[in-house]
Amino acid sequence: MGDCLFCKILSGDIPTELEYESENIVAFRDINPQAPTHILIIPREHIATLNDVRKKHRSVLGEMQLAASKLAEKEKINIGGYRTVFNCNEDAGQSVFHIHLHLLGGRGFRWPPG
Ligand code: DGP
Repeated sequence: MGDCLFCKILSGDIPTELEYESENIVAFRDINPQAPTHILIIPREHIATLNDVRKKHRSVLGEMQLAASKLAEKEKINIGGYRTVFNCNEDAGQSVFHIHLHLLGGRGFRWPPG
């Protein structure tokens, strides 16, 4: 989609090493990691925010979460624990408007988040 940064990663216009890919999703490391493991999992389809998710997206969202738990195992953060986060719009701090699931781990996290 036009100017979308993550669509440019998907098209190869922004070269990025992928940690995982399937027909429907890809995963790559965050450029500005907030934890020792910080991976972003995105759908190949451009969906701007969680508000744009529809019933037809149920399986891709499930695939994203399943990929997060598999990647957590691969990163050896599954036993210690990890966090998965979708930020939606301004109050949550969303800065790239192509939905992405953050997988964060390798350190302790506070609750509630800031
Ligand atoms: P959010 O704030 O939830 O919209 O997260 C967007 C994340 O995207 C942020 O943690 C930084 C990351 N990011 C931004 N630009 C790039 C990029 O060009 N490459 C990679 N790998 N990550 C990026």
